[in-house]
Amino acid sequence: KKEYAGLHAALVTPYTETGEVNYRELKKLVRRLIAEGIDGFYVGGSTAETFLLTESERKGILEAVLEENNGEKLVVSHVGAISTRQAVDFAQHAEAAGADAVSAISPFYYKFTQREIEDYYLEIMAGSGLPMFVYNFPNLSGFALTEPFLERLKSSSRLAGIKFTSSDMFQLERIKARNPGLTVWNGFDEMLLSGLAAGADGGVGSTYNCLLPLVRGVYDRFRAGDPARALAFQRRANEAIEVICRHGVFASVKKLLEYSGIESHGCRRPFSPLSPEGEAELRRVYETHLAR
Ligand code: NAY
Repeated sequence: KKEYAGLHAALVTPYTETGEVNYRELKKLVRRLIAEGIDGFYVGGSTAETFLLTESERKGILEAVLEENNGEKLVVSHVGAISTRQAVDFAQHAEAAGADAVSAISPFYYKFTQREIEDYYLEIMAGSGLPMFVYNFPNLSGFALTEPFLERLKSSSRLAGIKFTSSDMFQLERIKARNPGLTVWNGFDEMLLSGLAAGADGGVGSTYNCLLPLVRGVYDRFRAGDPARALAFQRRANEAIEVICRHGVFASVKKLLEYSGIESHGCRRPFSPLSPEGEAELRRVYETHLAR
């Protein structure tokens, strides 16, 4: 069984010039992150623009990552969908393809009841044999998990943990304190150190694609018992993340990757392309923090 602790890159989806998924560049990114010391991959999440992809692209991306990873690092497949039936289908595909675990955002748009959302997770867990990481992201999904909700999900032995994309560090700390057996991943990269201090076991992040050396510094210094050095790394990362957030997270992450030789041709519409000012600022970030 692989470790759940550590840093997991929420992989971006590179495209070709004509906007098709670029599996060659995706594999190159996977290989590079392994060389840089990543602990795992979160495939097909928000960062992958997953709801702008077709079902077969989502499956193809997972297969490509598993192939390049070749059993080396943890591979978590995001299988979330509005439809339980579709999420179960993705989870069964993930299991058959060889992923280590699944994760799912709560079903959105129709404002499902808490009970409906609980049933969604229980049905995904019953429908495949893989451990489940609930993806809690209230800002985008409109649903914020609660402890009674978690209690109901714990009736399945497949509940493995939570991807906690919220700035409520009080809630993170309480959940981890009361559920030491669940893995909690910090979801906002700009708060990785805060999440770790509150008890998170690691993180999942979009900026890990391009800022791994800085993020690694935060994590490793914290684990080594040196919070002051960890904070120095977090500050450097946040100088970059501030610019990344200002100009669109996914397009910015992709631009930084492009500077280092991984082409991805922006994001799918309706995401807009980077502005010229955004590009110029990102270039400076690259030169200050990332160029070697
Ligand atoms: C995902 O599913 O890809 C993630 O949630 C990764 C976590 C990221 N959240 C989102 C919504 O992109 O890395 C964070 C985030 O981009 C970063 O903290 C900047 O705000």
